[in-house]
Amino acid sequence: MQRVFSGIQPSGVPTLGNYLGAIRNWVPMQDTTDCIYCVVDLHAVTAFQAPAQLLAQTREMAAALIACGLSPEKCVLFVQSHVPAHAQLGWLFNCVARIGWLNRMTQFKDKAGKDREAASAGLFVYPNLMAADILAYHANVVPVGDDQRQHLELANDIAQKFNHDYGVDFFPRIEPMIQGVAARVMSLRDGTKKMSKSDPSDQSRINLNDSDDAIADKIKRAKTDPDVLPDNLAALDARPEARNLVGILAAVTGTTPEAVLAEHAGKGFGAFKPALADALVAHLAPIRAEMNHLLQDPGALDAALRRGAEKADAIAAPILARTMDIMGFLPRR
Ligand code: AQP
Repeated sequence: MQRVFSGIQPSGVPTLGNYLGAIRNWVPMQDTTDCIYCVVDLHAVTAFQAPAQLLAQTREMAAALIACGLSPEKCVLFVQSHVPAHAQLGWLFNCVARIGWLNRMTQFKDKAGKDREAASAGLFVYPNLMAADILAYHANVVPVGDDQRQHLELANDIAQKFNHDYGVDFFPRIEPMIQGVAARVMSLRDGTKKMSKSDPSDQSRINLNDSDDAIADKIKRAKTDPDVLPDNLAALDARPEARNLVGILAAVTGTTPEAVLAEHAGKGFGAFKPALADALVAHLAPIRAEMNHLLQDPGALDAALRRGAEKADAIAAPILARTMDIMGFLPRR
């Protein structure tokens, strides 16, 4: 029996990286599998979010997910803070995970930057809450971008330690599903850094609500090199920006980087970039239009999310209650 879980933080407008690395892969699964998708607002506040902005971004994220093809009728789509089991199981997992495990998380190091002492405690224990998000549903398949691989290994360590410490076979093993030619989309300003919705530079990313002109402008200004495109992928190993743009074109046109190179070998970026911008505009404009349409009726959006939370709660609350029984908490009733 498979159950899929994945989440996305409302810490900004979703980017092309979120879309190609995660959201796009979520859509076909809802037709064949039991899928639970969540706007993880409790994760977003591990970095400060202005209240009005958090509220707007949460609705924007939900609208983007639906505009990308998720259907609240086919999958369970909801906001994390509406289902208390996430935070409660997250606390229990804070007591299972070891500090040494968390100290090895590269995302914490990247996000905390040089001043580790000034990062929120929430940012440090973020992977424990992520483990709770998944395991509160006994989900065993997690489609994510490549940047989340290490967190999923930690979630499995938590599940395994819990099962071992309490002598049970309660939490399942989680299988990461990391797929596609764009499992890690890089920043348009620096091909060694991943594209991120909270990057201070808006030029570093394509947002799903960017206008056609903004998309074309960002691609035009994207960092590249003076060389022409080669006829083989290995020749792009030391050219991260070129490799990234080739991967993006392959992903949005449903082909492979090799096929893109076969078509564009020998061209410079002056010729390649307009082709990439056109393909992106063609792919993203309908998503943006649908997103804007959905945001015109926030009441309907909120109601759909509330219905999703009820369905999610009905699955997670009994699993949390069973976890607490196993641990020896006094039953509430
Ligand atoms: N650049 C990326 N390429 C491929 N996949 C990506 N994902 C994120 N960035 C890329 C995938 O998107 C999903 C949702 O991510 P998230 O919002 O939970 O957190 P994140 O990975 O930290 O994404 P961002 O955009 O970088 O957000 P901020 O800036 O707030 O930290 C995940 O499946 C992730 O792998």
